[in-house]
Amino acid sequence: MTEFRYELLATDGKARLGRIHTAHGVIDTPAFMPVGTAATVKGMLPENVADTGAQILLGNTYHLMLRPGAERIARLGGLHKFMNWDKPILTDSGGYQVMSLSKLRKITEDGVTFKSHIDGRKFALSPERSMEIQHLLGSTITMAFDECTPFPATEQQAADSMRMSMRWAKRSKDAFVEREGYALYGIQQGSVFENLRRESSEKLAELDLPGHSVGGLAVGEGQQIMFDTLDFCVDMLPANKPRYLMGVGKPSDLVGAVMRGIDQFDCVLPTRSGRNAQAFTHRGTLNLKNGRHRDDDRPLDDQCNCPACTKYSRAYLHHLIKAGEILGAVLLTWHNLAYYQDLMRGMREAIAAGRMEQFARDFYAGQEGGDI
Ligand code: PRF
Ligand code: ZN
Repeated sequence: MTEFRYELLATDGKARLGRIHTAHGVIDTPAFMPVGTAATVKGMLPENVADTGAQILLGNTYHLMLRPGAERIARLGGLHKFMNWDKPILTDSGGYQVMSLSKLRKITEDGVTFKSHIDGRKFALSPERSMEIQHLLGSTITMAFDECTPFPATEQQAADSMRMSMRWAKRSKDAFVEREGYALYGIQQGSVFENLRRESSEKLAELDLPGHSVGGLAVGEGQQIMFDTLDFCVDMLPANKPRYLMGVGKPSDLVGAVMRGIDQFDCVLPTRSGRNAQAFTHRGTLNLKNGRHRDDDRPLDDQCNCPACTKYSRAYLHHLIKAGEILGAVLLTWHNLAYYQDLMRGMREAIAAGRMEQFARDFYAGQEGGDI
C-alpha cells in the first residue's frame, strides 16, 4: 500500500511543482480536478476524462447522499467502482452545497438540517455524518466539514463562522477513519481578513492533517480581492503539504493562484460552460452559439489535440449546438477539459524550467483577444 504523501519537486517564486501519492495513484500538481458531482463528469466517459490528462475527480457528499444514497453506493462497492473511475477521488464535505442548493436550511453548532433540492425530503449533515458518508463513498481525499462564510461578511461574522468551522474540523478529524493512502484535508476560512486566516491556520496546524484547502474564496469578491487574500493566506499553510483552492476557477484565476502557491483546483466552469456552448481556447473564450461560426471550417483551437479540435470544424460544432444535439455539449466539454489539463501541464513544465513568470505573461497576452 502507498502512504499518502506530498512530494515537492521544484519551486519557481511561490509556484510549486509537486506530486501527491495516494492509494489510488499519483496526482501531478498543480492539478485541476474535473467535477463529477453526481458520480459522472457530465457528458463524458471516465476513460475519456482520463484521456484529457485528469488524474483526480471531485465528487459531492451532498448530491450523492440525496441520490442514490451513500449506503447504497457502499453496498455496490464504493464510488470508484460505481462510476468506473479507479484514480483518486476527492469529495467535498457537503456544507457548501447545502448552503447554495438546498431549501429551508438550519445551521447550529451540531451541524445543518435541510430539505433536498430534488424532492424536499429532510436530511441532516454534521462533521460526523459527513465523514461517515465520505468513508462509505471510499473517497481518496475527504474534506473536513465546514461553513463557507458568505461574502461580504463583517469581521465579527467571519470570525464566528471560521471558529465554528475550526471546531467542526476537530470533530471531522476525530470521526475520520484513517487508512493508508487516504487523507483528510482541513479547510482554512476567515474571509478576506488576514488575522482570521492566521487564526484558522493555527487551529488547523494543531490537527496536523495531510493537506489543506483555502475555502471561502471565489464567493463574489472578484479576482483582485481573491488574489490579494491569497497573497497572505497561502503562506500560512505548511509548505510540505498540498494546498487546494476550492471552487476555482477561470483559466486566469488558475494561473494567478498557482503563482501564489496553490497546488489543486476544482471548478464546474469547463464542464458547465461546455454544455452552454462556451469554449476556452489559447486565444480567449468563444461562444459557439454565435452565427459568425456558421461557415468557419477552422478548428476550435489550433493548439489543442482533443477530438473536438482535431476532427471537427467550428462550423460543425456551431451546427450541433444550434440543432440542440447532445454531441455538441459532449465535444465542447471534452475540449474545455483538455484545455484546462493542457494549461495545468504547461504550468507544471514552466515551474520545472523556472519560467513561470514568462508563462504567465504569455498566457495573459494570448487571452487579450477576449471573446474571439
Ligand atoms: N468550502 C467547501 N467547499 C467549497 C468551498 C468552501 O469554502 C468553496 C468556496 N469557493 C467552494 N467549494 N467545503
Ligand atoms: Zn480541443
